Amino acid sequence: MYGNDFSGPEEAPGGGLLGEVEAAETALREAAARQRSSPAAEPGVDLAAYFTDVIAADQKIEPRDWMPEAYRRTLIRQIAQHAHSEIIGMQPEGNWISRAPSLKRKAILLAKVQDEAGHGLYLYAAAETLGISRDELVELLLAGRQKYSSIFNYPTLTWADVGAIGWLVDGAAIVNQVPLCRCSYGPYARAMIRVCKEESFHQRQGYEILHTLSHGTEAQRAMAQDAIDRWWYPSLAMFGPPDGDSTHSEQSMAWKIKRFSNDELRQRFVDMCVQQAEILGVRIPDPDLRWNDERQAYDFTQPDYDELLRVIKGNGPCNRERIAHRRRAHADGAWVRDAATAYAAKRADQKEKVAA
Ligand code: FAQ
Repeated sequence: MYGNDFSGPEEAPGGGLLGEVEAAETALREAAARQRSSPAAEPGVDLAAYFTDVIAADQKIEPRDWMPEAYRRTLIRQIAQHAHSEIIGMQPEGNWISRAPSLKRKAILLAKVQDEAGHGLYLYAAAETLGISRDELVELLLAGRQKYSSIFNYPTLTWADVGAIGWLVDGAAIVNQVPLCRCSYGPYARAMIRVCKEESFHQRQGYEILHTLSHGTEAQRAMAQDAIDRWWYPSLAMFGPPDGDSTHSEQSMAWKIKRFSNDELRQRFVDMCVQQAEILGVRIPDPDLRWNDERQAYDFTQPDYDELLRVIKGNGPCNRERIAHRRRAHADGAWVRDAATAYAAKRADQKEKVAA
């Protein structure tokens, strides 16, 4: 998967998570080939029954199709939250661009943070197909009426945190996002395929940073371990509340927006990390982590869900700082948006004159 220079975290029989992304892409193409024409324009058609049939047949709902209002609202909530996470997620790592330990590390980190901006844009574009504008979504974020992932409210204290974000945060993001490549809403599923392919490189760069540190000096090894100790439980919490407390899972799974529950994905992530931690030579900070033969999975200590709730509600270590920074960046960018709008108007005007 990664060439033969380095044994990366994605190496697994059957192609690992990237293999699943490829399979989802094939399934998407096959679904597109089978796609029936939208019956929206035909009189007397039961649109709700058509929607249910499309979901049952694993076809995709497209923007032109009728959809229940609650399905549309759920998608806007989730895709917007996802887009905001990508954009706010640029901040913790951006903190280290000017302090990366070498030119090579700096160039790689710059490219990664730029990728996150790109992911935010694909996702805002996917949300826009549901009838809401990017401006509205950004306003909702800045007004505190939409969320972003809890994980980005934790500080990046050392260079090793950049490695831990890549390995654990991007790793958790991929485990969560690979099933979203099979989401029933076409534009979200297609955006996820591209995002997952790029995200797997992100995970690899974090893994490689940690691998270097954990095979370095004693101080470097300690720095890597300290970062993992701080990022492990917040990464587990990224998957959301436990299934019993998850408000949206049941309905989202019935609509095939989500394909697995929060706890199922969290378990998958833990099982994946244990093996990778061994190769890295680092310790997962959980004294109760052990293989359970009966379940064929690792038993592990759950993250502190009260802490997750506190962070989601705005009281994490960096919530205020993150939103203040985002507000400032948005205000500072006003002239760019104004210039782009003026330029687009000028181009449209010129085009009209040429056509006349
Ligand atoms: N943080 O009923 P559920 C990334 C909220 S991208 C904040 O289980 P659902 C890439 C949830 O919204 C990371 N809020 O909800 C990157 C709901 O609140 P509401 C982002 C959370 O939607 C890497 C309430 O709790 N990824 O990392 C969190 O069915 C490095 C009840 O929860 C996505 O957004 C949380 N962790 O399942 C970038 C993936 N968990 O709206 C830069 C797409 C739950 O009722 C650097 N999203 N909540 O007020 C999803 O898969 C789902 O939305 C879940 C939550 C799984 C996050």
